[in-house]
Amino acid sequence: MRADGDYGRDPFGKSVQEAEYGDRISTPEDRERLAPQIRHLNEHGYVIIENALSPVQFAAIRDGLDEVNSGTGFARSAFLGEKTQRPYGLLAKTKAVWPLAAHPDVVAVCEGHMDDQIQLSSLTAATLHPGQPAQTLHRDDGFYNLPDPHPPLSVSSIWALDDFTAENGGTLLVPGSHNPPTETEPPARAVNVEMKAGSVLLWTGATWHGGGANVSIDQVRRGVIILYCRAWLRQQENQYLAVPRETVREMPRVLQRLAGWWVIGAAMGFVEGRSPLRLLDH
Ligand SMILES: O=C(O)CCC(=O)C(=O)O
Repeated sequence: MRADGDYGRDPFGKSVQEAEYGDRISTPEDRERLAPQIRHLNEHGYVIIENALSPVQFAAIRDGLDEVNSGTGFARSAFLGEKTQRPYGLLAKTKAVWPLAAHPDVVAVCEGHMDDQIQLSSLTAATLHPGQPAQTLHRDDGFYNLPDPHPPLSVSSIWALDDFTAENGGTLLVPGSHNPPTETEPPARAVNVEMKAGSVLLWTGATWHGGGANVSIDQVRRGVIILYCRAWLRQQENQYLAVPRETVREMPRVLQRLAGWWVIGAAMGFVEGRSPLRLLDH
């Protein structure tokens, strides 16, 4: 990864760009291992990875989210959920989510689907309380105002920290609705995704989905929502401002890169002509 343009040839030419864009976070072996999941995501617009956390990791993550939730009120709009706690900027608020954001299987599936360098776009949680109605269905890549169809731009994920059921608000999703993408809500019925706590659901930026209705009497549904996008797009949540530099310094290198602290391609994102990672090292 070089930002000084010293290639001895056109630094913006196709061959230099292609070589530099080949520098991915996941390994080719990881992407090969996860090829069935990548294929499922490409074909159906979603995929579930089950049992993606060890019991110890899981307990630490749930405790971390509970601590953040203890200082978070309900969201203030119908779309975000008036019976939903929705803290933002989770990378800064709890280290508990770091292993989720950098989970090797998730990163490999995202890179495999987008076939590109990726970064984190936003990190929130959605804790749905009883009485929370279903969210309006939507597509997460809608804010990239491009004509349809367009190449994949983003992948969204939600980690289940409770069992997700149709009763407690398991995510609603319209399988296959990404292909062909539709500008208005598709006619096909959305189904509640049911999955065990510790699993993660991924869907493409073009797939229609929304939070389910929590019609239970007394169950909360905790989910951590992490969006990834191509590394050369603007992040939905401004990670450079949302996460203090001292916190970024403590992150493992992989997470620093995912948060946006590197030069992608041959020359995007540099500081003084060099990698921003240097700013973290001293
Ligand atoms: O909570 C969920 O299951 C999904 C929420 C969602 O899609 C959103 O908030 O944009």
